Amino acid sequence: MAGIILSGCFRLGCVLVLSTLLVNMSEGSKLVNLPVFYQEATTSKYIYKTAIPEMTQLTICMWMKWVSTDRAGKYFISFSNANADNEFLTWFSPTDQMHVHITGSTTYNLDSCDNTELNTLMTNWNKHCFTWTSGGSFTWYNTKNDHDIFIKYRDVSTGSHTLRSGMNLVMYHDQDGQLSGMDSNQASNAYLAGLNVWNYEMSLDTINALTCEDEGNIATQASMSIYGPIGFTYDESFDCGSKYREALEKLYTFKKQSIIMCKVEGAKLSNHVVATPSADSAASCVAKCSSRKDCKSANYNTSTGSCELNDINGPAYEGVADYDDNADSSNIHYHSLEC
Ligand SMILES: [Ca+2]
Repeated sequence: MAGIILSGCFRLGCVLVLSTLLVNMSEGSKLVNLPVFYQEATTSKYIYKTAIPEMTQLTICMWMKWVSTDRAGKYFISFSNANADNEFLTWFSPTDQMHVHITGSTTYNLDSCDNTELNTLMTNWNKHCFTWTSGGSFTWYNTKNDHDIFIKYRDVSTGSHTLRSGMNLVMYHDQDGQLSGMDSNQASNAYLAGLNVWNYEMSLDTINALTCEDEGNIATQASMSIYGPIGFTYDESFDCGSKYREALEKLYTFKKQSIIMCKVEGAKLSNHVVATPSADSAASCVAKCSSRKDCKSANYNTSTGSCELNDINGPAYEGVADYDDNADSSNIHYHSLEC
């Protein structure tokens, strides 16, 4: 939603009335202005992250918008290390196939894509997630044509590989060294927002439950370092899919009811835990709660990833020792009372 700026000058000075609305709630979505990075076909600027540890699984999610339909020989994810400049990278071949290099020379090709479809997909803002697991598949998920639900777009089986430690991640370039050997002809003219990297493979259900509040444990866009003259713009709204504040279907035997989960940062409820399921994101933890009849609230810890399902809502215990609303910031409490 656009901001409105009114200004005027009078005898006693000027007035400025600034009205901006950065968050727009609408049914089923939450639009948020996120910082956008623009990579031009140049080696004089890029965003990067060093010292990435060994991995045998990956999930990489981001919003992308390429300014041109010329994708041939252009790259978008490049991990290098002392063993190989192509430790893990993805690029478009001249025939618009997506190629994946793993641990150097091992190359896999996703099925060829329809160029017209790819032009629409890549030159509009769409969310993309790439997952990979050693001995499994490399899979490309995206939200085609502005739909906010991911679908599986392409995949390819890969062999067993370990991405070795000390990796340098550079977006939208091909490294032929370590943070070096880049070629402006291989760089993409493309926008990027909401980048996150995790060292595990997410399921499609988990990817669909991600929101802007979920952060990659290996990299986030905010954690990337900057080389060269880079500015970020804030004039694009993104569907952050904040399902925490939406009605979630809570299923019962023979009936169902909707609940709304509200988020309290720095809060935790103790001594009412009915289950501790594994959950690889806050959204996944909340989804686990919504699938249980006896779950009224959830504690999620962003540092440890622990997910606790409770049989009572934390704020109902306000002032009681069991509910600590002054816990450290890694604790998030989701309750089903009115927000
Ligand atoms: Ca290379």
